[in-house]
Amino acid sequence: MKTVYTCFCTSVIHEGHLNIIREARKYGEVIVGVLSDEAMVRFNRFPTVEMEERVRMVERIEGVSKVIIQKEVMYDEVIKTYHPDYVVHGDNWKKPPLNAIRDNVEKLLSAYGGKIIDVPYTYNENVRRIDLRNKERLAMPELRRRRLKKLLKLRNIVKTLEVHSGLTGLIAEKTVVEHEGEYDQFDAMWVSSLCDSTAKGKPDIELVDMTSRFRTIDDIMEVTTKPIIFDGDTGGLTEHFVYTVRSLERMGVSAVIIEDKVGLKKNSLFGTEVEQKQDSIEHFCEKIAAGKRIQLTDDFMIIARIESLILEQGMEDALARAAAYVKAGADGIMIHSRKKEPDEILAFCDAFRKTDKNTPIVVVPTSFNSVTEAELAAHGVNIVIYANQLTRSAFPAMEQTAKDILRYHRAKEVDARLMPIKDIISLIEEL
Ligand code: SPV
Ligand code: MG
Repeated sequence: MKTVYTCFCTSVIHEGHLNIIREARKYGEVIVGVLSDEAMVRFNRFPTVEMEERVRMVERIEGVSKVIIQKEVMYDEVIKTYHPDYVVHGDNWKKPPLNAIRDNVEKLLSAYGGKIIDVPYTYNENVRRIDLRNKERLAMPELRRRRLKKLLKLRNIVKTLEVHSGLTGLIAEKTVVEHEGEYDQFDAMWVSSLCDSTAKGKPDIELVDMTSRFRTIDDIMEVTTKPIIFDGDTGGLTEHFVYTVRSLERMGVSAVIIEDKVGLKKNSLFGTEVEQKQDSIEHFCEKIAAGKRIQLTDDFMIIARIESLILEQGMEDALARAAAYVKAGADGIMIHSRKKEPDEILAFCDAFRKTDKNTPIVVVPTSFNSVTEAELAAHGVNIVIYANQLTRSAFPAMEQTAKDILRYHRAKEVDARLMPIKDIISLIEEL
């Protein structure tokens, strides 16, 4: 009896999967790999069903002889262990980004004469509906909110991209890249005060009010499923902050980050070039504790942002504040710096981790952008936020286009660098 292998990375079994098993069965005994959560979050949608249940779902399918867990996206380990004569997959893996997986399997099988069977992908109205429903479930507030904590366990470092609209939300949601055999995608979204304000043509001084900021969140939530970390600026008055926490939690936001400043807040990247005042430890701790008291679920996180390095108050002050904020109930610490080199951030992380092994550390490497995710993770960082790069890439592109139209008195010259009309009109899928 020949051995046939297929890998499932799905939270719902539909007719397409049954068809794959039926086809596979024609070639021999069928082993199904269920892709681990860790591997799935690298390129696929977050599973809506726990892995144990995903295994049981596949075990119940008629014609399946054995179910295993495939730990990695690439098939090296399973092929080495099971030596299948055939690997069966829907033919959707011929196209990017999945084609790199198919290439990997082809190479591994060719070493001993194994074969790939590409089964035509089942995509009818029924399958489309099932798929859509499953995606929509991920966007439900209860499910979305708790996913950040899950990702903190699954991911070495949670990669977060700034978003400020439905469109930028879609970029964070959908962009998947394969590079040198490794898949990656963003895990979460950052609703930056700087970029949310900039998108509205306003300065980043807590001028855009919460009602407007919530509208932005709502636009993003309408079209995405990934968890949201909200830039709550200073959190405002403690009496107001508790309402913000209540609203964010109800909406399904996963975390709010508040910074320890008072008075007129200016963007941290101005540093000491402008007048900015740091809050007292006691007062900021009260604000954190008040937020924690009001929150209703265990899922929501209040993350305390320390501005000591930005305001040149020294490492000792930053570390003392970190300890105090954690004691007051903060679920995470964000440490910020505007130095070109990551040294002071890494020094803070090392010192903080000596006494606190678990509290998540968040960093925003805008200025110290040479540091890699792996380096940050090695120093105990858990969340990295790319806080403004989408806005900063869009602005010069749009400005140049505007200038060139004025220069040439027509749009022909700019067209070659624009997204084709066909692509823009079909960019957004309809329900
Ligand atoms: C933001 O993105 O609004 C931030 C990060 O708060 S920073 O701009 O670096 O202060
Ligand atoms: Mg901000």
